[in-house]
Amino acid sequence: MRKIAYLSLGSNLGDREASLRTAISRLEEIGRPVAVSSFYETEPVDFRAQPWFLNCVVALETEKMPRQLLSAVLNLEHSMGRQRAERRGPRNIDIDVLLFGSSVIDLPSLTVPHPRLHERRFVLEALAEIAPEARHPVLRRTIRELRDALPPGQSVRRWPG
Ligand code: PH2
Ligand code: MG
Ligand code: MG
Repeated sequence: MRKIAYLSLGSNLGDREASLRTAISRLEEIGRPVAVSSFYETEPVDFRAQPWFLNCVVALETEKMPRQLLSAVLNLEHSMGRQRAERRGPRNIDIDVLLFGSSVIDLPSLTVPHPRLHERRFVLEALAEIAPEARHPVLRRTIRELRDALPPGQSVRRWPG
């Protein structure tokens, strides 16, 4: 069965824009990218002592099951030579599953919706651009509502700025 998965792409090492563009085109090996947000230059959250990210969100129509999708995106990261020096540190490409249709998944390897989606402006601004009416299946709020409810902070600028 075909589902729409929303993926967050991020890069803060090397040529960030080229890495996002490569990842977006290689996602065609996994499914059909049906919408791509603008790129945003974003302040790092959580582990803040690292370079700013370039982020975007892709809507991917896929026939894969959630775990197959996860392993396909991890393989894609790997084949792009994913590098990072430390666990939460800079990386040339990061691809996270944000939403998978309206599924709620709680596996050791995969939690969907992404557990920090609702508190991250770099995710919600990009996601609201392509799917403002998508509904968070646990919080029962639309993406637009979640974005509008964020506290001020976490700088996110359209790229090129
Ligand atoms: N990814 C993280 C942690 N912090 N901050 C921004 N702005 N963008 C990211 O993609 C990001 C982050 C963990 O993967
Ligand atoms: Mg991540
Ligand atoms: Mg990741």
